[in-house]
Amino acid sequence: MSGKEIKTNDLHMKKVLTLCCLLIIIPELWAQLPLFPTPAKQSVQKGNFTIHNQTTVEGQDEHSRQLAATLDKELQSIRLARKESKNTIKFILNSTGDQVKDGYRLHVTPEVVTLEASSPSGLFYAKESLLQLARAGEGTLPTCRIEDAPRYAWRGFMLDESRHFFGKEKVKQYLDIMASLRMNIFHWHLTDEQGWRIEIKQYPKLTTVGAIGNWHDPQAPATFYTQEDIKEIVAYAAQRQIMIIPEFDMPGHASAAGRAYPEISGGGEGRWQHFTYHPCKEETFQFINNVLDEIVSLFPAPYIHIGGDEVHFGNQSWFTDPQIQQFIADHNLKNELGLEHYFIRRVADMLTQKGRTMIGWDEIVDSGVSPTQAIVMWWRHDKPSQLVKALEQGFRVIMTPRRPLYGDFVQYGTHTVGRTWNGYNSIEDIYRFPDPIIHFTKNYEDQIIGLQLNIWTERIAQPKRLDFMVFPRLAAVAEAAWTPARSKECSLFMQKLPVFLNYLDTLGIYYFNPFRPEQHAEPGAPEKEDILQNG
Ligand code: TNX
Repeated sequence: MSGKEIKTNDLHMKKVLTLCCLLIIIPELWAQLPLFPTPAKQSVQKGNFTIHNQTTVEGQDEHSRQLAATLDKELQSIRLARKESKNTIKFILNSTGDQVKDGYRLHVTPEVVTLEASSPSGLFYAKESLLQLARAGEGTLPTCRIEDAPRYAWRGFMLDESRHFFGKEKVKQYLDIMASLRMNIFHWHLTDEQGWRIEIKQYPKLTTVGAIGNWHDPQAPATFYTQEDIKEIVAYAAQRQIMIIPEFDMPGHASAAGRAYPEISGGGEGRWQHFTYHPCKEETFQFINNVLDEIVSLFPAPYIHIGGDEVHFGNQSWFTDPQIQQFIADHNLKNELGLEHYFIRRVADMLTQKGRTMIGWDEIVDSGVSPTQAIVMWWRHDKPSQLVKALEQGFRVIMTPRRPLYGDFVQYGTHTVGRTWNGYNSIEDIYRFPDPIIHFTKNYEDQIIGLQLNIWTERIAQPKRLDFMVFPRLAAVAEAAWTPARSKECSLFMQKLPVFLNYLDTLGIYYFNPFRPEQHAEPGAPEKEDILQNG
């Protein structure tokens, strides 16, 4: 055989191989629509629906008409050139329908697309799924039938803006992407040691003083959200079926408030100055009550997060302060931990009085607060016993264990900026959650309300680095929270992930590309002593 023949044969072999691969991959890709998260049930038939200039988008009732108008606008850039035959996209809000909350049906035939749900959120998700199909097919939708409903009611994402502040536009962009991913909770960590980020009218120094600084620069000019900003963002989220849960962290992680109002500080030591609120001054509880009043008036969510974590980092003065020691004795609280629990119970009562349910980190399980008053966020992955204890006591639980649901952990073996703890948080590990630990929740399934990815930002100073840590892992979280276990398959998810990456490209998001792990530069952390406060 001549060299030329070998080359020709090689080429031929390559073509045959490519064709074989396509035949293997494409039917699967086709059978699984380019949707994130994967729907509970989907089937694809032959044929297409084309969105063109003559396509009408309609709704029968007021709500459906509003959504139809929104979709009409969103399709402007996708509509194909004018075609003759008319076709229709129809929204139907059927309140007597049989779908669970957030569930929907999407039926695409060559002539009509029907979006149907029995709740506004379900109809919204039908629209988001349709948009994903339209984007991926550049205006051409495969004929298909989708019947969808979420695995969990709580599909959350937490952003820490105390350590570093990213601002309104970034938050709105993330809310858009969350909506597309059918995620419905934005947990906003607004107060911590490095900065207080929400305007409170009654305590102006919280922002004139408390908002100064961030993790890598304690003198950085004040950055925070005004109450007008907050209202704007809450409304923006609500239009996208996202509820915002503010976090006002206490009794620890309080340094920014302590710098502004030292009279309510519980002291602190070394690098943990003012770490706690003073746990037994009436003035402290008055302050908390007043701040909560403003928070409650800004956030319509039925839940307010009060932190409750890691108090022992900076409560050293509780052990020596005579007033505090006397208080412990007078109230029969036994010790400093008893005092911490007393504090949590008082705040829970305040929230109950305001008609809200408290959420706290998993330390609150031991506080004696009633499970009717509070929801627990399980975060200590190394303490599954804390999850089990919460469930046994009757608490509802949101799962957000550090491994694999903390986004400040690195996501790839060669990455060096970010946390590790016997490993890191790969996209695959996030995707598979919670199935590897689900046995801990056996017989308490009804108390598990959902899961969430937490982005702590000690080592994330720039929006580019924030994007890199969040994406594409957020798509894996969304699927873990939405798609029933029987419809999840990591390899299929990875096969279609490039579609999601294309969408991120159109938004200008800088993401980690798991298919070209070495090609994307890992944006650096801020220059500062590279320690994290725990584990
Ligand atoms: C623990 S999670 C914290 C945060 C840190 C985070 C870093 C929790 C309740 N507290 O204050 O930012 O670890 O991963």
